[in-house]
Amino acid sequence: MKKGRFITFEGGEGCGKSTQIKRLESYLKEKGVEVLVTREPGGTRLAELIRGLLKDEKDDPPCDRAELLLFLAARAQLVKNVILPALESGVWVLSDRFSDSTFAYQGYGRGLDLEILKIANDFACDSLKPDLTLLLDVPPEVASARMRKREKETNTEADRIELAGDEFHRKLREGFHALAADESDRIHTIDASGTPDEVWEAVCRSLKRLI
Ligand code: Z5A
Repeated sequence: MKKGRFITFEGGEGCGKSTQIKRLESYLKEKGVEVLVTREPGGTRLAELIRGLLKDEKDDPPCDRAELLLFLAARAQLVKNVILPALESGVWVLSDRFSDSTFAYQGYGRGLDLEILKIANDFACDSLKPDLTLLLDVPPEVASARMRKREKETNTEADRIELAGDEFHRKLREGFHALAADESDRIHTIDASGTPDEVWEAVCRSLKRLI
C-alpha cells in the first residue's frame, strides 16, 4: 500500500526543474518529511547506463521505437527498485521527469501512437501515477537562452535530444499543454519564465493541496 507522496516535475529542457526540486527537497526536510529525489532517465545503476546511451550515442542513435523502449526499461527498473519501495515505507519521492515526458517527447514530439505509449508505459511502471505533477512552462526561446548560458558556464555541449530542433520543441510544448488539459487535477501548469523565487512561490501554491 502506497504511503509516501509522489511528486513529479515536467517541462522542456531548461525550464528550471532541478532548481525547484532542490528547493522543495530542503523545504520538506525542514518540515521533517523524509524525501528521496530521483531523475529520469536514471536513478539506478542500470537506468543511469541507459541514460548515457539515450543522451550521448551519436554513431548509432536509437530509432524512435528503440528510444521509447529504452526510456521505459529505465523507468521499469527505477519504479520497481527505488520508487515503489520508498513510497511504501512512507518516503516522499520527487522525480525530475516521469511518464508525462514520454507522452510529450515520444508521443507528441516524435509522433509515436499515444494509445500504444499508454499501454506500454503502464506495463513499465506498474500503472504508478504521480499524486501531483508540476509542469514548469517556459517559451522555448527563454529555455534555450538558459541552456546556452549554462553550457557556457559549465563548458558543456547540447546532447542528442536537446539538438532536436525548433519544430520538435514546439510540438513538445503543445503536448505538455494537452496533457495538462486532460488531467488538470493532477498536472498543475506553472509559468516558469519568472525568477527562481517567483517560480518557487507558484510551486508552493500548488503544493498546498498535499501538505
Ligand atoms: N526524455 C524523453 O524524451 N522521454 C522520457 O520519457 C524522459 C525523458 C523521462 C533528459 O535530459 C532528456 O530525456 C530530456 C527529455 C528526455 N530531453 N532533453 N534534452 P536531462 O535530464 O539531461 O535534462 P532535462 O530534464 O531536460 O533538464 P535540464 O536541462 O537539466 O533542465 P532543468 O532541470 O529543467 O533546469 P535547471 O537545471 O534547474 O535550470 C537550467 C538553467 O537555468 C540553470 O543554469 C539554472 O541556474 C537556470 N535557471 C533555473 N531556473 C531559472 C529561472 N527561474 N530563471 C533564470 N534561470 C533559471
